[in-house]
Amino acid sequence: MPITITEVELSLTRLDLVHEFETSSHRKSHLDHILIRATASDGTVGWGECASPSDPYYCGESTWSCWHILSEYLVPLLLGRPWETPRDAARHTAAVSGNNFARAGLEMACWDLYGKTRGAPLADLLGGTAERIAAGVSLGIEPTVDQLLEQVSRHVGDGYRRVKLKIRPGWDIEPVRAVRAAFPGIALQVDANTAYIPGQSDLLTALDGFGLLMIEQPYAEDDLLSHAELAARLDTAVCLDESITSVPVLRTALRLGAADVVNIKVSRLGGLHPAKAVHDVCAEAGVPVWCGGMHEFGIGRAANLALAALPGFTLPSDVSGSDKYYRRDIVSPPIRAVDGLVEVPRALPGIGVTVEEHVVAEHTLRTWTGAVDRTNEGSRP
Ligand code: OSB
Ligand code: MG
Repeated sequence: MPITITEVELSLTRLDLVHEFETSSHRKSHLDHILIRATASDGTVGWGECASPSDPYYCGESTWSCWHILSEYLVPLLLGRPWETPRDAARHTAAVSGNNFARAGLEMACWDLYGKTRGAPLADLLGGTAERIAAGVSLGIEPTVDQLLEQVSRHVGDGYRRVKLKIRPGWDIEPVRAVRAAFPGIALQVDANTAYIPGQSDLLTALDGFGLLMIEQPYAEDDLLSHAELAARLDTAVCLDESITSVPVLRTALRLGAADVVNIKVSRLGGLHPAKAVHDVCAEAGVPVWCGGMHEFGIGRAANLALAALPGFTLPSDVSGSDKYYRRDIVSPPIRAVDGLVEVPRALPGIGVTVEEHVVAEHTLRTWTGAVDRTNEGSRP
């Protein structure tokens, strides 16, 4: 039974972070994500979340580029055009190149509609089997090593199964040594978010010996060759995040030996379907994967959990409880880690959680509505 979306509302929604988050490139005290509410011709409502960072530092996209691409291109291309599966829906918007974060938000709304229409939870539709996901935390750069140790201690105490530290030149060996000394047994890994240049490989080989699970994305996203050279020199596994933007890039990276491990992100890959395709290629190649995140609100977090239920996700994921980031999330029931495990939502069809629209409204800065017969209405940036 084909689905036709007749109206899409975009909401630019802001949630304050419980704790400021700093990476090698930027510092955040709140996050603005675009929520996508898609209504089908039979009245069914599907939700998606565009988790783009506000500024073009993690990748080329930003909140405003996503707002622009969604409202001017992706939504108008999809409105009024019937589709059978989310993959068919994505084909309607295939003329737009790049812009994966914007694309992923709309694709997620299509998956939610698809699941609700078929009466099946997203995890089952994707082929996910796990009931709970091993949760890890991603800890930002802190003003001092003592403050970092305090963060690690809190999250290890909460039961999280693995800790990831953000690093950059000048904040690498010292925090890693301190955390390893204080917590000799924990599963520990680091993420550089492209902060190193290949000439600084000695700074990275200096991290060998701390028993790290992996070093994530030390070099620029397009520099697969330097990652391959580093992987050959390091004992520690090299994990790619920013670099892996599609299945063809993944296959090149694997052929070069540039990735021992892959971080799979729904947003970076442009949706759940391409994220699953990356999972499948990695499983075939015997490359371990884990599910990365972009500080998602409850909608994107629920979708991440559904994806992470696939059997190839053997390493702890960055899908912490949303209380690590937000005092009040926009979905119910709240997504929580219990003893370091987060349950995959399956109680309801689609993304498996209920969006609390009054909470969304309270935190929304602006909206835009497109509809089959009246596109491009409402407040515009
Ligand atoms: O590289 O994984 C990353 C957040 C913003 C930008 C990049 C990254 C991150 C995270 C967050 O590490 C992980 C999470 O959502 O918990
Ligand atoms: Mg990363």
